[in-house]
Amino acid sequence: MRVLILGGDGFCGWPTALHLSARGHDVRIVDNQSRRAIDAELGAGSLTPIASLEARLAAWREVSGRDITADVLTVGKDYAALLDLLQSFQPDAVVHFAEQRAAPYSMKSARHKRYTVENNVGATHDLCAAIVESGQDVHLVHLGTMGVYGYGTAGVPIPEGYLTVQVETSEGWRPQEVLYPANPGSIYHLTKTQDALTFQFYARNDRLRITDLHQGIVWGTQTAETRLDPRLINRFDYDGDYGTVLNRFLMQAAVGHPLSVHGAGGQTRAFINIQDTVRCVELALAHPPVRGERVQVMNQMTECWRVRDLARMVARLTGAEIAYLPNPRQEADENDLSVENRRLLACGLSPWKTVCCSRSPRSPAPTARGLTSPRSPAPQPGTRTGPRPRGPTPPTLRRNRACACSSSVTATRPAPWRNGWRPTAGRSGQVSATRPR
Ligand code: USQ
Repeated sequence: MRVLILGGDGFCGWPTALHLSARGHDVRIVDNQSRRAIDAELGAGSLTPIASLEARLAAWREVSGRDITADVLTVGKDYAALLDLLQSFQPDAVVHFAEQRAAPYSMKSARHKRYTVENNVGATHDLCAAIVESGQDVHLVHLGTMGVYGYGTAGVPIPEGYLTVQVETSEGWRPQEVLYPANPGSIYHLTKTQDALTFQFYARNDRLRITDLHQGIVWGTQTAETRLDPRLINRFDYDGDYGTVLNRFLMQAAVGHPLSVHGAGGQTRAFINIQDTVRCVELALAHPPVRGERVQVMNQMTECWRVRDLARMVARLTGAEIAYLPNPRQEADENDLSVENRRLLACGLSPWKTVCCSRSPRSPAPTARGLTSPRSPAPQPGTRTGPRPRGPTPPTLRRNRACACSSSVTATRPAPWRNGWRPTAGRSGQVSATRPR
């Protein structure tokens, strides 16, 4: 299959490009390097030493014997170049990662809000319009977010995109399926809900074949392909904007900083490992909707975790302290989460899992598919707790034997660096490991 990957130099796009190329697909990347420019703006780069895009592509050629070509253009601005590319490359599918993906970054200032809206909404609309103008039957796979559903306690498992409601008609009550009501918690999440309407329109009006993957928080750094050569290494963000919660806790543990739990840490979120992300995209490409069908939505997540339980797991494994801080975000302090994710499982996804043996008996593992996460005891904001005493048997960290790679980041105290400790990204699963389902 010929696959065009928009945003193919980013955290999810790069390993996806390699994964698909390794499986024999003809892959081409489009990227404007905006994520690298934002690193410079924030003064906070990837912990892992990521190579330039040119060096990455050369390394992949050397390692795999396969070519991935790249075009530098801004989707959402360089419309003519995008259209040209669609017409010359004639992709069977386009995977769309070309959006600003950090919720905190999107809320920093009016400039950041406007940039995120213009960039994300513009990119998605230009892509749809260009596919229509190209006259080609291209499967558009979009990386959306679980955050479009909002994180209020829903009372029902969050379905995959659509909700059946009863509508009162002249002939009585009739069931109808509607897009699940959007409830974005940030400007970034707002743009993803706007994308959903754009997709709904183009699927109906122009019969575009579209899959929207509603992804949870991605954890892990490496995939089987990115670990083949140091120049292929994936990025690891830990700053306050792009560093997602587990990355931040691991990094904080590594440098001896208390884990920064927002509020009492009762926020429950969906998670997925980066190795599963790339596999999900492959599965979505292999299972396209037919022309004229409504947008196909799949919830791309494999586990649910409450933030404080995640912190407790990291504290337990590393000896870190936990600090319960005033929450800088406007979000519910506590929410339960229950999510349907059958579609990707039915397509063949066999998920990785974080370590479950580290959970306390009072806080059993919440899972996907309709199981609501139980509440663990809430601490008082403003407090700090030390690590829980280890039980008689320390948690055993094991890798998924079915898979040769692990995607964990080491959070041990490493070699001294300057006058403190230098955090390292490692290849062995010391903080998190996986288990076969
Ligand atoms: N949090 C902390 N301490 C921290 C950082 C975060 O307690 O140091 C909390 C946040 O307040 C939030 C939760 O952890 O309640 C998750 O925050 P996050 O920064 O890990 O993730 P989020 O901002 O939700 O965004 C990330 C990705 C985004 C993706 C989204 C999936 O950046 O691209 O769409 O996860 S989801 O959360 O399901 O919407």
